[in-house]
Amino acid sequence: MIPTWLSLLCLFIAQVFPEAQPADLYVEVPENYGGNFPLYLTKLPLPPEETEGEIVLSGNPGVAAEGPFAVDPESGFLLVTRALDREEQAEYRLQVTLETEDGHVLWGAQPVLVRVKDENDQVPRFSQSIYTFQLSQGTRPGIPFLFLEASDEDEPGTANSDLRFYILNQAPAWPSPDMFQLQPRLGALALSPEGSTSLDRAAGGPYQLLVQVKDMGDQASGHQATATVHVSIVENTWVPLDPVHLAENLKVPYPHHFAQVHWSGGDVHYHLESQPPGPFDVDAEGKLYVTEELDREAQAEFLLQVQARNARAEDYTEPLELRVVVTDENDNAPVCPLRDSPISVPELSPPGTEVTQLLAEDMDAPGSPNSHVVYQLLSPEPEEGAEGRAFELDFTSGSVTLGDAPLRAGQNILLRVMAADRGGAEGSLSSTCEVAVTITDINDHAPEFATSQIEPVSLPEDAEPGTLVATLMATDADLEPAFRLMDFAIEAGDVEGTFGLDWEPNSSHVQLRLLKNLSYEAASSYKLVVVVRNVAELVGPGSGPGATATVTVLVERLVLPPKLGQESYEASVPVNTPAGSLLLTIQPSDPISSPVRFSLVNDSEGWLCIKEVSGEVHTARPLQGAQPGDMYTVLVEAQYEDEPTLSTSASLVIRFLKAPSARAPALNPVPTRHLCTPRQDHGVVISGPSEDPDLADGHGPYSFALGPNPTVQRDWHLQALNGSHAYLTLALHWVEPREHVVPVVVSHNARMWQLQLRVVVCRCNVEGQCMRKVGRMKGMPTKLSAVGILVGTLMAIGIFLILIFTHLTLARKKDLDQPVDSVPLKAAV
Ligand SMILES: *[C@@H]1O[C@H](CO)[C@@H](O)[C@H](O)[C@H]1NC(C)=O
Ligand SMILES: *[C@@H]1O[C@H](CO)[C@@H](O)[C@H](O)[C@H]1NC(C)=O
Ligand SMILES: *[C@@H]1O[C@H](CO)[C@@H](O)[C@H](O)[C@H]1NC(C)=O
Ligand SMILES: CC(=O)N[C@H]1CO[C@H](CO)[C@@H](O)[C@@H]1O
Repeated sequence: MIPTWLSLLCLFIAQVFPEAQPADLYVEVPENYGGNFPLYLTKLPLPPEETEGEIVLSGNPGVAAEGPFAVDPESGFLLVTRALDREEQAEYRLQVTLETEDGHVLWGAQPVLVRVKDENDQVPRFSQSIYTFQLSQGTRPGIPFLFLEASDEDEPGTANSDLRFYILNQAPAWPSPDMFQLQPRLGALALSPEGSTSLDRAAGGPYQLLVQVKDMGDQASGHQATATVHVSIVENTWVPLDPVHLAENLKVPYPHHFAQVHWSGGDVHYHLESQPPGPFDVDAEGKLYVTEELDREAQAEFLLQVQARNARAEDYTEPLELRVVVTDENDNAPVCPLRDSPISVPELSPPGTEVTQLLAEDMDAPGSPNSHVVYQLLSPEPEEGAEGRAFELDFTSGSVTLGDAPLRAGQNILLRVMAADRGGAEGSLSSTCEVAVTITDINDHAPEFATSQIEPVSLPEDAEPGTLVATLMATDADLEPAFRLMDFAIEAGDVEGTFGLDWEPNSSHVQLRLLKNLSYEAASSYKLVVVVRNVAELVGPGSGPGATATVTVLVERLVLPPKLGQESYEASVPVNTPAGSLLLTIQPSDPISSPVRFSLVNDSEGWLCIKEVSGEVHTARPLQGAQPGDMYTVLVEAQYEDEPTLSTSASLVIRFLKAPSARAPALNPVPTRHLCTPRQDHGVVISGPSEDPDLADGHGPYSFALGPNPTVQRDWHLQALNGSHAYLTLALHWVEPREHVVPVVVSHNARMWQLQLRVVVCRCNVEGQCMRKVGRMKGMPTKLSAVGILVGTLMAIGIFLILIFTHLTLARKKDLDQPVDSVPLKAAV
């Protein structure tokens, strides 16, 4: 016997848990052990020294007694007394102690875990022996509609309880023997693909399926059980639904039921999805609900999808679609778009010009009366007495156009328009739209001068370039500053560019200025045509006559009074100066100016006279009453011959000197000179100093003049040679041959005196010299008289010859009366 339990001991002791302290003892016992009992399980690790005491076996504290276990006191082995059933109790927890009789624990307690090792002694069982199910046509293949359930009481997780399901038989086996499929592990029953298609074509059934459940997994052995499944086929009620119309803002209790779906198959779970997400729900019976008020303007339409699902949330078939249309209610008034800037309309735009189109938006359903907007112009009202309105409004389109009443540039107008929906009918909603309109200026006015004829302007000839001639002002009736900018130009009358215009860019004043020197001789007047234009292009008819202005400029001639060589003149005169003596000559400073006439202003004594043209001042009469040392002042006036109003004057101071010594120059005849007539190129040299001993001490320069006697001045010509000599010649071709006394006034240093030149004028001989009567010329050279005799003889011969020639000429005249060809050619010689 001993060897048997020893071998068993080796078989069943698995291990001693090392971590248990004292270590747990673990023992496995096969279920339904079919051998002898008691069955020794394991030797308890009793202390060898403790021989006394009693081994006590007990269950866990508070747990039942040790049951079928015991300890062999002799050997210290734990033993079981009968077969164990795992399904009754799978494990036992025991304690072993060594106690004295009085209950004192000597050793332990030693825990012992006894597990019953499972044996496949249980048969699987279906949850129901008969299953019934309604299967709808249209169920997709592979979607489980029925989950078979079976149980096996053997230890879970072991092959003993690992179940497999199989279809053993299908009746009827028509139209296909494999209408269904069963997932072996899960027991999920579904249509096979061919089953699904044949079911859709024709409703078959009902079907009876014999199904089996078997343990031991995929092994061939094992316990098994069977059950029957009755499958009835029903018509598919999963048909599309018509769209549903739901009114917005609907006042009903929510959730509000509005539609129903139905999946005729069994074990259905409905599921709803909304696109876009909306307040919709479905209950277990397939009733569809809306859970709150809808707003068409937020979402006008929803697409609902309802799914019929099995317990595993798999769709039996395609989802059912349902369109939900939210019907409109007139809950929105038309709204005009906001405009941030006014609308600009150019002035003078013709009636009918479109100003704007009001496009009021109504959020209500497009195309419905709720969004049918009409318009009404509230303001501006037509003005009192005006012909028509300034604006016209088309009440359907909202188009605003210009009316007949004119508008002015610069006007700002606020249009107020009522927009109403429902075509303005009862129950309509309305709002007021405002549109600001600005009438903009266009360049329709040409600038014009304030006056087109400027008073003639006189300018002195010496006006300096830059002189302001006139300022013209122009106006422009336009408002826009850019349209008022002006450009000026001289259009006519100023070919030479003598004048110019000057203006600020944005000013309406233009200054006409002189640019060049004027000249009365070149142009005595100008007629300038100034024109003004807009810088910007003009709209409409062009410039009128006001765009030009005429400026007449008269040039004032500038004439200066004549200017004399000196500002004052002086002369010193002996008191016994005879009448006709030249005192001095007054001359203009510019000898080539226009002719000047001289006169004396206040010669109260009448002593002086002045040559009107030459300016020579002479004594007019003997200076009776003048005292040496006195001064006599007269004013000499000079004026232009052709402009007598312009005159100038200078003072002439005469200083009187005492008369020179008694010897009057006139009493000292100067040696006689000879000149022959007709006039030859000869003259007489007069020496001032030497011909008057009184002058010998003085040193030139002397000036010479003929005496005032008109006959003398007509017959004689006196020409100054240098400071001391003059040259006297005949002025006429023929002067009576006799002795002439020529008065010559010599002046020096304001002194003057008169020489009486004796000049004998005789007839000229052939040599251009004086012919003299012999005998009268005493003391003349004999050569001269010989020549006279010779000339006389020659003249006598000449007269004789003249007589002969005269006679010959007369005789020839008679011959010439005869015919020409009868006369011999050389007859005359
Ligand atoms: C003219 O224009 C200038 C600059 O463009 C400006 O400063 C001035 O004020 C303007 N004058 C008038 C009269 O508009
Ligand atoms: C204009 O006149 C002034 C003064 O008379 C003179 O100085 C200037 O040279 C003249 N200019 C011309 C271009 O003749
Ligand atoms: C002539 O007029 C001038 C200037 O007025 C004066 O100085 C002078 O004495 C006057 N002469 C006579 C003779 O009256
Ligand atoms: C100073 C001088 O030159 N005197 C002369 C003026 O002219 C006469 C005639 O020709 C001369 O004889 C002088 O010598």
